Amino acid sequence: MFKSKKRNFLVSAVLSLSLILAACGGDDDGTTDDGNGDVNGDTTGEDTTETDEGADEAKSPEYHWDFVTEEYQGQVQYEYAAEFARRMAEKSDGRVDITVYEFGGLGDEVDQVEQLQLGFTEFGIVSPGFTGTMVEEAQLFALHFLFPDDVALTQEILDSSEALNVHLREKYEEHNMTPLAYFTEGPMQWTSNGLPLTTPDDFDGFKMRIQQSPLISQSYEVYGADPTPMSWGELYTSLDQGVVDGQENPIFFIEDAGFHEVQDYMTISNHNNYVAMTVVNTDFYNGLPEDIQGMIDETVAELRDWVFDLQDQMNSDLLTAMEESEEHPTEIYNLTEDERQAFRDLAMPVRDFFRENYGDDAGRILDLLEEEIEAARN
Ligand code: 6CS
Repeated sequence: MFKSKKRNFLVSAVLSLSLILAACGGDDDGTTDDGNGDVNGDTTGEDTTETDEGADEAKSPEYHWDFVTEEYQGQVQYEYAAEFARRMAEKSDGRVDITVYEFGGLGDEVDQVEQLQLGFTEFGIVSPGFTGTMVEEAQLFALHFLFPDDVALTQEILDSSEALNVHLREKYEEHNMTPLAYFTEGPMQWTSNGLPLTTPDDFDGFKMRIQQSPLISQSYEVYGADPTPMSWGELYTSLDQGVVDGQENPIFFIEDAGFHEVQDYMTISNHNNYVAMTVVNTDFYNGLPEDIQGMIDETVAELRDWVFDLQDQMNSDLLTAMEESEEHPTEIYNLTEDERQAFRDLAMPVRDFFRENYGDDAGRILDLLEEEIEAARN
């Protein structure tokens, strides 16, 4: 299945390239638009030098890489990857040409992780929830009420944490994937049909869609829910048809993916932060010349604030859109601190479950992260 997907992708890339060449009268401009959201050549493959000779050089990239995301154009992950591609093309004077893929262009989220691990794609935005059975330690992102409610503070911890940027990174590198950055896509909220989720009792037998991570499952089982792992590609229809009763996501994604159209309620629970990772295939990255590695690291660093502002703006704008929507009214309920405490009380022992089930290193990484979070709060 995996190989045929890659072959289909290559066939489609070749066909698309032929169309582009035909449209351009056969002049190879160095782009590799495959119809899946190539953003680089058109926007940043501009001539950057005055001479014809220099211009030709800028039009002939040395490096062609693929960057896969779990979201669509206009959504946070895709826009991040598109900006990364633009900046890399610019910094490298056109030597680096990156094709960005929307969700579904190369399979579902788990297929994408596999392709990245095998080096079929060089870069990806990966949600740890889709690597739960591979890098068990990374399931700590599933723990409710672990990070501060203050999203900016959470991002500071994600940027500076040794637990994440050294020790968890090493765990991913054992699987040939290097997380270069962790970034928040915003606090997660619950949506539901039938009833607003305000107490753990409301989760009794509630069919909750989750990503494919055993610890996410455990986090909802302690509330009494019936967790159901699935790709988000199936989620709208599953909510609509009652296959599942609800789901968790940041507000921008709930609105942009249209989940509010098929859900009656949204509970502002802020029970967890949605963390995504900028991941590069480890062997590929280690094999790059130092100047190119430096450009990648610099671009990743530049995009930290950029993506924070993007998610912040989108979460705020799309909350307003949901509040004002007459076509798809959603009842929005803000949990009180007491109501959140009832969930927190049930969620805290899941940390012990994590320590007991995922090995000593997992426990050590969580211990250090908890210390770092505590220090950041004070
Ligand atoms: O719920 C999900 O699975 C999706 N949510 C977000 C915010 N991004 C992509 C991911 O697959």
